Amino acid sequence: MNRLLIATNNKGKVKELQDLLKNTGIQIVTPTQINLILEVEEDGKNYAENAGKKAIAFAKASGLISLADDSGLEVDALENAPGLYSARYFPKPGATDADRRAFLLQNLKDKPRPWKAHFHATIAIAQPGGEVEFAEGNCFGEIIPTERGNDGFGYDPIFLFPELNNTMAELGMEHKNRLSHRALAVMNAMPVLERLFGV
Ligand code: ITT
Repeated sequence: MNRLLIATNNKGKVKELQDLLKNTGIQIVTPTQINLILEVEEDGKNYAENAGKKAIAFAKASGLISLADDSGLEVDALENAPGLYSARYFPKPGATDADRRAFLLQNLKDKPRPWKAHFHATIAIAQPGGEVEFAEGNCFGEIIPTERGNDGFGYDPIFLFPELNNTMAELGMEHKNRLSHRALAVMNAMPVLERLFGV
């Protein structure tokens, strides 16, 4: 059977995508499992351009259908920053997720609360020949000034679902994978995967 390559170097995304795709009947492989080391420059002007570029690069390098995710956190009070630049949102190179969370809170501290925000994910599914298809998902909440929870990655400890009174990092992966932007994008991508893999 054809295998699907998860085209990301982000360990948090790998775990979530493996879990989201586990009952689909599609065999999932990671770049590590096939010894593929590939860094793709994210110079697109939107999520779809970046996701498409990553998926096509991994599909061409591996010969496998590849699924990439380009995602970001958009904060209303910051005119949707960090958005497309969420992974690089810090003035100096070599920053950690914790540095980026602290920098975001620093930039928000004089803005009135609630700090409404949403996560966005665009998924691209590319074939080795370069054909690419897309799906999207969003999830809405707010940024809080103090970190809560140890699960997840990135901005999860400061992203609250007000109706649950839990941050994304307090939910645990199983629960996050029922309502996250990435979960919705994967759900929206299922018709493409079903067609490509015949599942
Ligand atoms: P790949 O390009 O290899 O997939 P990346 O981390 O560089 O990994 P992106 O360019 O799509 O991926 O950056 C997305 C960033 O947005 C990510 O590094 C986090 O900072 C943030 N982010 C996206 N989804 C998130 C989530 O579910 N929880 C917390 N932060 C998230």
